[in-house]
Amino acid sequence: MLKNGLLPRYYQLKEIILGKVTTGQWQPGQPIPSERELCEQYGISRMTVRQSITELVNEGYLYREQGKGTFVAQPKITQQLIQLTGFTEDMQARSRRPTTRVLNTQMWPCDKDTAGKLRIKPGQMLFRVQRLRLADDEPLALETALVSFMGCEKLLEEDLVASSLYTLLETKYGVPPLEAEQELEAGLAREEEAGLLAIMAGDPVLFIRRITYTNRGRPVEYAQSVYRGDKYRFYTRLNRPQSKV
Ligand code: 16G
Repeated sequence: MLKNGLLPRYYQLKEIILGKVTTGQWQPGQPIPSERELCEQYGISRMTVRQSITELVNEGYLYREQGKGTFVAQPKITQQLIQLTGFTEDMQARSRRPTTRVLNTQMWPCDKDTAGKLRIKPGQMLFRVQRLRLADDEPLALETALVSFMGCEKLLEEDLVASSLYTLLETKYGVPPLEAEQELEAGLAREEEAGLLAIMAGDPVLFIRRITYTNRGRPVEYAQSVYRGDKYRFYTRLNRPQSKV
């Protein structure tokens, strides 16, 4: 039974379910009780139960499977917006197994917009790679990276399924990623991205654009990525500016 008369019932049930998920009482992949069971257990209507569950699905704590029920989701991956890391490093730090599907690699004439970002001339040839990034076999992000340095065409011969791009840039090509500027923008998955990311068109995603700099502040990569909104959370710590008096 729900006790607190001040808080809406759907909210109270949501907090109860959230408690079970965040304390690990209900484990990722485990089915949660059916709507009917929750109605009976807490003495509330089906509509109220549905509202709590829908919010938890939208917030990424639960997921629904057609015809099967509602399950506890894997906790979101929290990425700190402080350090410059690549996908492989990031996943390994979280004990997740990173894998990559290379969708295509090619040499690509730089367009005007990218030329400005990479501080090169439009038309100059860049190495371009489109990759689907997975953790524990689950698709998380779709990335398109444009890489620019003298001799970048040699990257065409690299095995980007087995090797990390950042490790190659650092250890083999002498252009270590040292700093980056990054923008995040909320959006909705388009048809093609949704198919690759195993979500529905219109599901929430994060569009991320990154310019990565190597030695002497020279841009080496411009990457555009689409991250699944239900799998990622970004974290940053903010300091209050010192007063000028
Ligand atoms: C990250 C970067 C991407 C970079 C990749 C290298 C973001 C938004 N993007 O996914 O720009 O190309 O890492 O990963 O974080 P790798 O070293 O595993 O190939």
